[in-house]
Amino acid sequence: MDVVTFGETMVLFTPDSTGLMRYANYFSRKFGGAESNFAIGLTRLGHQAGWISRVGDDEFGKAMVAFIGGEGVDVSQVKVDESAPTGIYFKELRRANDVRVYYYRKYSAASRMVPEDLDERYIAQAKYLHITGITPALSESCYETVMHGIEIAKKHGVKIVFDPNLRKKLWPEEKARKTLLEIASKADIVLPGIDEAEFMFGQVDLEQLGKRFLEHGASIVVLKVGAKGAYYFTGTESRLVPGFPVEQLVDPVGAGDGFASGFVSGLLDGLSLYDAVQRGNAVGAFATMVSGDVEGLPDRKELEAFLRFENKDVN
Ligand code: KDG
Repeated sequence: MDVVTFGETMVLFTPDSTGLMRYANYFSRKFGGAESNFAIGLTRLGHQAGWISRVGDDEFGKAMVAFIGGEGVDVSQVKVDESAPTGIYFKELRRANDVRVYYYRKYSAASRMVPEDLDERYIAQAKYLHITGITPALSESCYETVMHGIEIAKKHGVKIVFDPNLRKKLWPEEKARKTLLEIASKADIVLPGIDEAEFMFGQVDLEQLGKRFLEHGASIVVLKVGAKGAYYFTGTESRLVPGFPVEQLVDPVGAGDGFASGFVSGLLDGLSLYDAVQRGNAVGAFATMVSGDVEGLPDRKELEAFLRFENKDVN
């Protein structure tokens, strides 16, 4: 396995129309969850990814595992929880760049994940363990599961990639800040958006933000600045990698997960940091062009053609 991740995926209902949810009568059923989005991004590019979770003993759970497994992600570690349902979320497409989400996930099957759900040997054989700041927000046992995952990764030299994915709807801000900082201090690679970085360290300039993460423990930090692209910081280098213009933004949810998968794919392929971040920018851009968290993610051929076209003036 190249990468292992764990966390909650939900059934996602997207209205077939824009506007307030109260007027929506028809919905498309999809699936979305930061961690499985990330895993799917990687399998589309030909990597091996495993996703650990819990789903309810219900039709949605079955369809979800079939969908994610069908995308080539290893779902052998997913447990069926007979005591709780699969979580659900709705997207409200107020306007193209204003997508709101409504969760129906409290006490869901995935919120009942426990440290024992993580098989040490399964994680030990991976190159990267991917963790998001969503999982610890779901419940105390999910928080403990995250801490256990970190412990396993450290013990076996598996690199930890942390995407803060701040979700203010899920927990009080003080608790969120403290926990995200705690996980960031144990991660090798941190991938915050600019708002998340400012939430964690306060409003200082970009260089300072990058530095704070490095001082806090990470060896690589990639600070995403929306359409402008992303800055990467290491102990010796910092640089902006410009983003790609998206002519028609359809659905921005999932762009960060796309970025993470493209970036980690670049690392797995041994690209330079600049090129890995550029791959992240490209996959993130793809994700926004199609409705749904994962439906727009590119395969390797599409990605390479896109990068060849976009880089034509540079090379
Ligand atoms: O990053 C996209 C996620 O926000 C979406 O898939 C839903 O996992 C989700 C969450 O917890 O918000």
